[in-house]
Amino acid sequence: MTDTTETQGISREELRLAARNHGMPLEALRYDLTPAGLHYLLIHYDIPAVDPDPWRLSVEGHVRSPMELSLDDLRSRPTTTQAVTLECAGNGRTMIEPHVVSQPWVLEAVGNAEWTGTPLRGVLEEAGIDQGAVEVAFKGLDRGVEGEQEQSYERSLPFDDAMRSEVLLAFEMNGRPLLPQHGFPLRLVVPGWYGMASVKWVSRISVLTEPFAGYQNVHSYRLRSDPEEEGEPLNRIRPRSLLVPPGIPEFQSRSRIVDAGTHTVLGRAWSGFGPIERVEFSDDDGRTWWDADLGEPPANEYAWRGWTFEWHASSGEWVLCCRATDATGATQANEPAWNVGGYTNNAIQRVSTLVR
Ligand SMILES: Nc1nc2c(c(=O)[nH]1)N[C@H]1C(S)=C(S)[C@@H](COP(=O)(O)O)O[C@H]1N2
Ligand SMILES: [Mo]
Repeated sequence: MTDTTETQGISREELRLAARNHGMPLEALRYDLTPAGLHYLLIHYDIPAVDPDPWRLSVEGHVRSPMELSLDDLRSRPTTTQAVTLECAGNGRTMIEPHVVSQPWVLEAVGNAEWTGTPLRGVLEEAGIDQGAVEVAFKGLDRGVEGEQEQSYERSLPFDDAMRSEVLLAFEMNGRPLLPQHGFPLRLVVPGWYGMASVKWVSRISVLTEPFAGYQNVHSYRLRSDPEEEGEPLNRIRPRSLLVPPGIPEFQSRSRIVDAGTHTVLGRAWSGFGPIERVEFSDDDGRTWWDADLGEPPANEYAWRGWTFEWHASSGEWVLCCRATDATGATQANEPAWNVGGYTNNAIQRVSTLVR
């Protein structure tokens, strides 16, 4: 059984990262919209303190009319609000063997917030895109050193992905101005993609005629089976489902203690490849699967979908699992697969449960 108690210890450095970058407690899967304080966080460097008055967003590079936009300029543009499930590409990393040193996520690097902003597409169109644009890069105001390179967090999208109508320059989360840790005053939100694409504290948008060669595109956030290989950039979120662990936890192990009887187990499922079409539940560590009841499809394709399962719990030790399948037929792995960065591990959740 895959359980964190079996993994090698994590270092003090990883602990320091984990203390800054918290996950969403799994009981918060109960909220369709994740309250901002319960949403996971991932910040490579420090949270920049941004004064919104002098702040400007510059739109430059391969455009006919470079622009400098204030927060009021952005707010006065057409806006949309959409619920979007963000998940870190490293979610599930500590379940991968051998151990990959980085932010030591277990399974909680996810959240489903409502983001309000103006579509990126309109801003790019207004700046006037010339023939030959291949990528759009987004630069954050946070700086640090990574892989021995001093840098601002900056990542690009292929041009066609940047022009998808659902990609937002967001200035509100759950109806309030962004919190400092979520990118105040402005962040990108790329629905369906792992979180690394949704650059926070955006200050510069550059339209490029060559692929962007920045660290977060070329070194980080690529799927590689060998450190020497070029690998593939990460993009869409693989299907995953998670359940709210039922009953009460034992403090240290967090294993569950549940009274015998019928319990409604509930959870959420999402995929960046297509709508969720099926969720299954197991109480015997994945030997037997039953179909869960799917909730209404979400109003937005890239928000998670709720599900429930009426579980008849009888005394004994059980391992609860769930498994999602999306419209492309993609489902979750039984066991994690190793890769250099410890990314995209969508292996099924296993919750040790004692029914008394
Ligand atoms: N500027 C900047 N943007 C960033 C990051 C960062 O460190 N700096 N982290 C990225 C990663 S890896 C993830 S998973 C998401 C996390 O977004 P959240 O903290 O709002 O949940 O932000 C992305 N955007
Ligand atoms: Mo991430």
